[in-house]
Amino acid sequence: MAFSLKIKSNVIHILFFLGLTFISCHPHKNSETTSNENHSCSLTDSLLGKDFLEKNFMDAIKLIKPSAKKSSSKTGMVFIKGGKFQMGGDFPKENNEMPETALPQGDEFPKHLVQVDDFYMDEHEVTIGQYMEFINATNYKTVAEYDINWEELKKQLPEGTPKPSDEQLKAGALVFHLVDDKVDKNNLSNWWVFTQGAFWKNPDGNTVSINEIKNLPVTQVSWYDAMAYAKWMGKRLPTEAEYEYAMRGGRNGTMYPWGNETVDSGNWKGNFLQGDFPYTNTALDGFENIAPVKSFPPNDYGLYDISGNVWEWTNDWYSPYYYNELKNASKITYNPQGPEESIEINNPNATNKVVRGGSFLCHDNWCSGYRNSRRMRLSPDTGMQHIGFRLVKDE
Ligand SMILES: [Ca+2]
Ligand SMILES: [Ca+2]
Repeated sequence: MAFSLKIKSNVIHILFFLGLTFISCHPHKNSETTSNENHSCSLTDSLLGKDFLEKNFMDAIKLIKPSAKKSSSKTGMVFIKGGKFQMGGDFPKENNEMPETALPQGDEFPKHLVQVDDFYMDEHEVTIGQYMEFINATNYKTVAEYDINWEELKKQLPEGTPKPSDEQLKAGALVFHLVDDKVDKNNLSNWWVFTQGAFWKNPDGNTVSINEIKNLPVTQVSWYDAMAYAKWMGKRLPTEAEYEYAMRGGRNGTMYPWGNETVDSGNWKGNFLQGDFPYTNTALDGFENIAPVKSFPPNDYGLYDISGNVWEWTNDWYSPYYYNELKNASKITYNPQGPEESIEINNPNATNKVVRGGSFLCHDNWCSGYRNSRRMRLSPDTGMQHIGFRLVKDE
């Protein structure tokens, strides 16, 4: 009895550290742009090791041969006519009642003129069923299926932390759980739980049958895993600019893809969270968790869940200074590809890719990720339960 209790306490101890090492959260003021508080939460560097990922995953991606059938097809894609737009934060006409978290954040400014070329975009998020076809064809192994590398984890833990058993270092991914209302809202590791055995085929760790989840967007996929699928499909991840342009659906200057009506007014506009994040979820929109793709109306370009359901990877590195650099460099930027390297004000060692569009966990009192210009970021080696992707293709 005593022995099993000790094991259990060790497991909790290690999983607690895993939570902490995965997630770092910094509420801070970004004085360079606006006074809005930019609640920055990001996942830290890999538990597999950056070198391992760069080498093994980029090598694995290089070896993937595009599927002749898939890469010659534009089935399920929407043509998006290129054009100019003002990229960046829009304030609603009446914003007196809105919390600061519902408004544009510092890194969404300055607005700057961008032009993107024509492209095709997947009409919905890549589904688990679609991702399964890729895995079956290539035997690709996603990041979340690798056991944790103790040598890497050790670097991120207090010196002298004993090595956990091999069992405790088994592969897994982060799964969301609602928490008690006494829990601190500023620490994401309170509700993101490292769950062994969670990966794209078992995204919440409790999946019984893959047939039941085939039409859900694939999640628990890292940026590398999205790149691997893109290679096979003969497509690519969108740039951040392409994503925002597509999300706006031709409506320049509005806060959301549907206009300026607040998120909970009128008909349900996408899969978001109703209630009080991260404590309650009343699921008034019909979905407490992720919804099957196309459960909500598309935007004006015919793109489903471009706002909400799951966040989506883009190809761009994240930098809070990038918009300023573009604005200072020229009156208009053609097809911006993101900064040369990732910059995080509070963590010089972090490298993050931009994710866009918000998820089923977004709420005005938290991140308002369903806004056209909202930027979030994540370490490219990390999948999560609310992060997926869709792809684009040139002519
Ligand atoms: Ca919902
Ligand atoms: Ca989405």
